[in-house]
Amino acid sequence: METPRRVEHQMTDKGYVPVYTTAVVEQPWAQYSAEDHQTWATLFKRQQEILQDRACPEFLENQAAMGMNESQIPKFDDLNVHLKKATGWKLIAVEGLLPELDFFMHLKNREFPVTWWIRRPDQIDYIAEPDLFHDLFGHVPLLMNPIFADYMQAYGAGGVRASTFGNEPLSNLTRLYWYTVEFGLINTPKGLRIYGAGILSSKGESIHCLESNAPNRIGFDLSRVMRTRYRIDTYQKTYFVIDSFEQLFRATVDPDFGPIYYHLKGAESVPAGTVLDTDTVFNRGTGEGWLTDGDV
Ligand code: HBI
Ligand code: FE
Repeated sequence: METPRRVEHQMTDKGYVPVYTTAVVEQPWAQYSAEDHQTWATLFKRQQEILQDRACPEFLENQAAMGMNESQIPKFDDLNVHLKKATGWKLIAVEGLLPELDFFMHLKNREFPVTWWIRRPDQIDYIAEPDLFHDLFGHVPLLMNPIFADYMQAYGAGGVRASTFGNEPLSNLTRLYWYTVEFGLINTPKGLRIYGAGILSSKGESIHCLESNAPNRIGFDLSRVMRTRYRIDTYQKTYFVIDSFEQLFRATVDPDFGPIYYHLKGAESVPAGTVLDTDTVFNRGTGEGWLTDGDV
């Protein structure tokens, strides 16, 4: 189907960035074409197979428990019945990326914005902006997990507060989101597993993040993560590994993040691929294939 896009682009000192839309809409489920459902089915089957021994068990179990499957694009209302019971979260349909503060306020209310449209068949392997497959397949299953669900809400609440303190706390928070919710790994008795949605929705990165020797895999540390720059156009140079969702939640509800912003104020940022003496190193990356510039 023709997808109405309200995302335009604006030149800034970071290059072109999307100009956000704020629209919360009804998921126009009846309008999905056979091709849209087929795109969902193709991606769902492919990722399910790749993720069996790579995703964390909480992701796989909850995805099944909430009834997400390849047969058709899920209806948000159906998923919401399961979410409501498990953690009180609710999916809302949106056109695309939201302004940061809107996004934080939704999370604070336990509402997760999901892009309603799905990528075109020629975008199966890569699309720069989040679409339905990334948002729904990648992000939603872990919202069924009570501790992760609380982490997401705490993150949103922290974001709403941080937005009153200016740009530095906000960029700290964006890095935290990037290296946990989007690109996080978790250590389990069976080895490292994926919980970040940016990885879970990508075939190439699902394999790369665990099996390649190129990237660093480093133990999670809140202030270390908040100082670390990242990649938006290539696989990550560094992945941070948590021990448990409890660890993540505890680090994040550190009262208001207040002391940590004070501690971090004016601190040098760390390039995306750097390993520090103080790091707990699971894998020191070879750096193979890394671009030398372009860390955000
Ligand atoms: N909006 N819909 C949507 N989804 C996101 O993941 C999202 C967003 N707006 C802002 C944003 N993410 C980032 O700024 C995060 O760092 C919070
Ligand atoms: Fe995402």
